[in-house]
Amino acid sequence: MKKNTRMVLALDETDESRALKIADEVADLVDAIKINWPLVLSTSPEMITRLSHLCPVICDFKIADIPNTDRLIVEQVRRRGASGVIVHAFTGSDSLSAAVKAAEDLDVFVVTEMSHPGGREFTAPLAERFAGMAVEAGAAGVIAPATRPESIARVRNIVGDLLILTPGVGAQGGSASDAISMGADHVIVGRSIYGSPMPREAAEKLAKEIRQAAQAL
Ligand code: NUP
Repeated sequence: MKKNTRMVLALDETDESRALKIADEVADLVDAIKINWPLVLSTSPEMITRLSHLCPVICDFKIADIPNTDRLIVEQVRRRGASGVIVHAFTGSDSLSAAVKAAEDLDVFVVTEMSHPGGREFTAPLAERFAGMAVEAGAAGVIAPATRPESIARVRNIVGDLLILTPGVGAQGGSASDAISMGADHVIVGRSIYGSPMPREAAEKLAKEIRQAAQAL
């Protein structure tokens, strides 16, 4: 995954024409577009392919199943033209390995700790273990929370050079610059961009904040 603007758009917009318009408007300001179930279910899996012509696409399907099902899902994500996929680690190392093996040239990102308040209950106590599993499985990177930037630093100590993508900026209360200062490679931003009346301006403002934080490292 290229590391240019260090920003990933979380396109959870469920109106198809608005989603495509926003993607088009901000594609040059982001390194990838992350799509999740809301957009895929409100349109079709074909959206993965359409967006991938514009920008690398990460499918945030948080895959969490038995090894064979993980493999089948990852194969379909690849077939649709995505560049990356997000998987859970709590299903165990066999499931995670099956996902990474099926991914081939697709980047697998493993959730360590979730960014919402409930993420403290089960994921936070196991975040470092999940990060270690990501390294062992040969994943491309991990997901760590911008809402608790100290967790990004802890995860960085474990994952070394693996990419850290961090959601939770803006609508969930996290700061893009804090996340970069604590070691994130990419900041994932959804509602602060697609929910804005001026998505491009919102993305430009965040891109500038990220650039300044990266320059200060
Ligand atoms: O821990 C996570 N937190 C999180 O918000 C893991 C995620 N994958 N996400 C996703 O990031 C979430 O599903 C949404 O697509 C995006 C954040 O969106 P927003 O809060 O910036 O609108």
